[in-house]
Amino acid sequence: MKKVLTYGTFDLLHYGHINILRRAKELGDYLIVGLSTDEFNALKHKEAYHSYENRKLILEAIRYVDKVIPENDWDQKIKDVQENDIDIFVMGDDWEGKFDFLKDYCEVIYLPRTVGISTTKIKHDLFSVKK
Ligand code: C2G
Repeated sequence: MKKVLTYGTFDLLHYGHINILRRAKELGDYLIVGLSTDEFNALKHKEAYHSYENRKLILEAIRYVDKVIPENDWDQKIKDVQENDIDIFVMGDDWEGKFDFLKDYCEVIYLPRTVGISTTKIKHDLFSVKK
């Protein structure tokens, strides 16, 4: 069984998220998502609209996702790869090169981001909607 691992905040879920989760799952048989906790988001200078528990609930309902684990810090990836017998690590290419240190432990693949959508764009577009 080929196991795939990816990480993210996945707030205000949109088709860019679904595209990366679908493609990540297509690379193997089992997809684990490291979901950023609310505390870790603060370290990433991100504030999610949905709590960790609710983002986890939503992710677990996605057909491509087999397991969700908490992402608490930047330093857990090697341990996560080893403890979960991960074969392939996947991230969107906005992270190109940032996780190449994992190449000693598994295959590292950066997939093209989906152009034209982001959680930030959703928030901006909604905020600027004419009252
Ligand atoms: N993504 C994408 N296309 C978009 C938006 C996001 O492919 N239009 C991908 C990102 O490249 C990432 C994943 O969706 O691989 C999750 O994106 P975020 O929730 O924004 O996650 P991020 O804040 O990048 O967290 O340790 C890694 C970090 O936790 C990644």
